[in-house]
Amino acid sequence: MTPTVYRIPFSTNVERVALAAGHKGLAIDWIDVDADDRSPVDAVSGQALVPVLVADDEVVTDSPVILEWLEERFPEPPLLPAEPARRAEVRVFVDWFNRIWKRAPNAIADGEPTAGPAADMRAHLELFESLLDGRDYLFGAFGLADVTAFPFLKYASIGCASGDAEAFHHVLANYQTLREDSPIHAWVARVDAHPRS
Ligand SMILES: N[C@@H](CCC(=O)N[C@@H](CS)C(=O)NCC(=O)O)C(=O)O
Repeated sequence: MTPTVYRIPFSTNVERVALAAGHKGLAIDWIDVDADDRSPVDAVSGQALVPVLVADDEVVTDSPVILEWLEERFPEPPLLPAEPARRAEVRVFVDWFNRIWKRAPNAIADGEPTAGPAADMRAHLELFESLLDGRDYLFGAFGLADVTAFPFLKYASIGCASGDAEAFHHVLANYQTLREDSPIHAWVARVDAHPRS
């Protein structure tokens, strides 16, 4: 079974799915949607955001849910550690990233005062650097944490792609300044080398 996934250009949450499926060697039938006309996404899922995955009679929205769906349906190679405690640690990170980390760049993109969120973003970069201390990926081996964070943290190292006018992405590029010797640079290059479906 080849899942179908709806996407728009430059989508961070879509890139998560592309990296996860690429890791599993799973082909995806991509459906490209015009960012200004979400009617095909609405029609299939009842909401407008991408990614949306369709497989047989299942429709799955929300990238963290899609990633867990992929892990359950296509367990090999895994994105999560085998040990329950290590697995829980990764899930705690993913939940933190989606619920807490995203708040600061979203606040800046929404035009709120920048001082507090900018300080949060700097502090969070230090946390990622500590997670990478002495290891190649955020939790040791490449997996769900890297797939979840990379599409957002990559802007710190490689900036915005040409043609990417999404304000949120420019916030990610402008408010995540790295030291030249930050381990995040090497991690971005390492994760970027992984296949995407
Ligand atoms: N929680 C959702 C968020 C999805 C989301 O915000 N998708 C963006 C693209 S990365 C989108 O469709 N944005 C369109 C819009 O805000 O109009 C997920 O993780 O999939």
